[in-house]
Amino acid sequence: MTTVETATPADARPSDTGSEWWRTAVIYQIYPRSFSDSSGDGIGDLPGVTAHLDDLQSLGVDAIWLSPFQRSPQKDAGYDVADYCDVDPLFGTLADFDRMLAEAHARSIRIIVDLVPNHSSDQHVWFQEALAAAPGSPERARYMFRDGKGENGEEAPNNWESVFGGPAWTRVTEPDGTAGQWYLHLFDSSQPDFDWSNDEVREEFRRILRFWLDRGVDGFRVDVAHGLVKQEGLPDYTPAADGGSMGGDEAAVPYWGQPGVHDIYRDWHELLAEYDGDRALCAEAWLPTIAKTAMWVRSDEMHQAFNFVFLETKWDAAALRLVIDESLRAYGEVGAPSTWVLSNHDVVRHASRLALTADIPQGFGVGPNTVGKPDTALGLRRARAASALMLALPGSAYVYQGEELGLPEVIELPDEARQDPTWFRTNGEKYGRDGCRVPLPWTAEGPGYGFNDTGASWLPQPAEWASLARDVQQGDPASTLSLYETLLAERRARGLGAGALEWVDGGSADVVSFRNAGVHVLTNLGSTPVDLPAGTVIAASEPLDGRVLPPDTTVWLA
Ligand code: TEU
Repeated sequence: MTTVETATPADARPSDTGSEWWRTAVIYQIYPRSFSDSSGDGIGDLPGVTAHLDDLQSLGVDAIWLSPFQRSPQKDAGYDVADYCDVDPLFGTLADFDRMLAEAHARSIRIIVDLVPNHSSDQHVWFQEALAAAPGSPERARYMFRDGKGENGEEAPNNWESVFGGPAWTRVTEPDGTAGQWYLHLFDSSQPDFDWSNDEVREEFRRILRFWLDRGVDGFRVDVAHGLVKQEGLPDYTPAADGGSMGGDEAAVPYWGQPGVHDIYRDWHELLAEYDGDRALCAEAWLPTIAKTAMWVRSDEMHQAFNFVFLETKWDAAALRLVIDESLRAYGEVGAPSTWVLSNHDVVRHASRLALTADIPQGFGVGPNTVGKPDTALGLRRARAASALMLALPGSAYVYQGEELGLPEVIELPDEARQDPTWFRTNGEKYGRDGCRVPLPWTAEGPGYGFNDTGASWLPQPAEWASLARDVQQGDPASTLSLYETLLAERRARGLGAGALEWVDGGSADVVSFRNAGVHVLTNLGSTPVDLPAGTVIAASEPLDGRVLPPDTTVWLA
């Protein structure tokens, strides 16, 4: 690997203080196990990331968020962390991490790492100590151990359900061999929840934050940022049938969005502020409303919070206008940018989601027997239009690896290949998230489409992906990759991230039409073409034939 000599303007240096870079940044999510595999074992790794930094620089992203690469038994693809301050051998070493960070910074690309504070792995030394210790011990007090109900403690302490399906409690066998206490796990049974009312837990996470900040990371994406604090007494709670795991609009869920959680982020805000370079916190908080989400980005808390309400919005002009309006207002009221996102490693890729033919709730996934499979061509067309709309909005935006290639959800994964705990915990009732996690195609030819040299792949890659490989798309002006490159370059050059949105008439109720930083953006969500207003086309999500905007198309006019 050669070191690049980049003539970096002083104001773009990754360590700069005062830039508030996170207000406007486009951040690329790397799911390390599926990005690029240098070792050939079928699982991507950190040297694989380093090897492709030039590609990300030419794509035009400002920062990278890496999903977990810390030591983990990989029961939930790394979201079950056994050692927060080391790299799992699957992904490399701490030295590989340092090298990747230095190489990214040399290209003015910032690095955000994932922090998983709601739960650890059951292989974490603290949980192993807790299992070996007695009920009521300080070791157990780091997690949520409770006695069961019923005569012999044989019933779970309450009725909470795991996000992945099944009960949120598992009973342990005490060291003396008797059936014992229960521990809480909002996710898999291998992911015990910490007790955040315990100061020892708070202190340990301050140490973990400092470990990565001292190494030079630019921030953290905070996993399940809405879940750390549980309501006193752990009262029973049954989610509304249609409310998903978030419990519906007005429900007060005893494990999501408890007021005390904000004290933790105020504390972390101060800790990050001790460091130079505008380090940032991004909340992964699935909350039912934008107004609630905005509470995570009040001026003394986090810097960004994913706008999942935007992600979940249907392909409908009125719905999009409403969510954009509400987002800019609610985030704006607390002085924060909106953090736009359309895809990540937990949701059906938007190139498929936007053209599903039936309603499929978040988290179910799409598989061979799903009713309502997407229309592939329409999905790609809408995804390109949606991305062109999102990347024109003021604020920050996240791009999930592979969306710049227009990758669809992989639907026809064989049952034996599936690995998401959701699949196992629901006995196959929910396919879960494997379909958005399939390793990337870099080259049309060669083993694993260039994912590695051996062709090994922890999830099988579909044959159709040869035509979506990065090397096929590179330099082809009609490709999705070229579209993203154009959008990111124009967004940066014209300052769209720092602009202000003004609605303008788009000639039809089915057209979302606004001006931002001198650019007129129009997306046609209707089924008939509409006339284009005056202006030079600087980007279009589909080829244009004359001065009309076809259905499911976005244009940027200057
Ligand atoms: O996700 C939290 C979360 O709430 C999602 O799991 C969501 O509810 C789920 O995808 C169903 O739609 C984070 C991570 O992003 C996810 O990958 C982890 O599995 C989870 O936390 C546990 O750490």
